[in-house]
Amino acid sequence: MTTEDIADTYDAEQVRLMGEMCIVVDEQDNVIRPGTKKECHLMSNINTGLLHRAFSVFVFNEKNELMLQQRADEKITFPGYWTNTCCSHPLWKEDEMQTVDQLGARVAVQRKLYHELGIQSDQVPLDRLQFLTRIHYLAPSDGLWGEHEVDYIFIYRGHVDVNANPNEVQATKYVSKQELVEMFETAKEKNIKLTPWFKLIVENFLYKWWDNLDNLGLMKEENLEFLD
Ligand code: DMA
Ligand code: MN
Repeated sequence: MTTEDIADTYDAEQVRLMGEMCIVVDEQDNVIRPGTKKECHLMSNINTGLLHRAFSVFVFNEKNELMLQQRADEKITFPGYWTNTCCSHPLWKEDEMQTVDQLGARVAVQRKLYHELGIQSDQVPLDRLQFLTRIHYLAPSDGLWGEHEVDYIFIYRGHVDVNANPNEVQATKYVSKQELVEMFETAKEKNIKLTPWFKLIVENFLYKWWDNLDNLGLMKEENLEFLD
């Protein structure tokens, strides 16, 4: 697909964001080079092995309920899908490439919680983002676009004030563990679309973390986990 085709087909702001510089990594999460968001998400490149760095954050309130978001219809990948609180990519810039204590990814989490959900950074201090693990996965969106990422996963616990950006997010809701189980069980019949990375994380890890929200330090995994 050419740049002109993309400009004709998709939302202008989302097309602009396809120019962001993601971090291309190897299978061990070593930094290789910058790559545009567009380059990194075209299946034609993913099929040759192109891999980039990402993050997923799961925000829980004081009642231990998880905030979900429904992606805006303007999104180029996975429009209208329900997913975890917020996901995006650390960018190719100094503060988001810091490796000690996943600092670069933490800075990106703060940036996107504000951009997508209007959550002020002082409500999500960097050192209160609990790092859990990194997962490697590949998932097509439609024939043209998809994901192939090393995804840094964080949990945040606490009150946040949400003011969602409608170009990114069309709905948010908090769910209890039982409500999420039911949502997954009935998704097909109710025509609820769930993002593939959210499904992988829920099916492989989330309930174990949810049962141990007061002991997340013990749940931390240093090694990259391959889910494909
Ligand atoms: C990309 O999320 C990151 C993951 C873990 C899938 P996204 O498509 O929501 O990114 P962005 O908000 O930057 O478009
Ligand atoms: Mn991505």
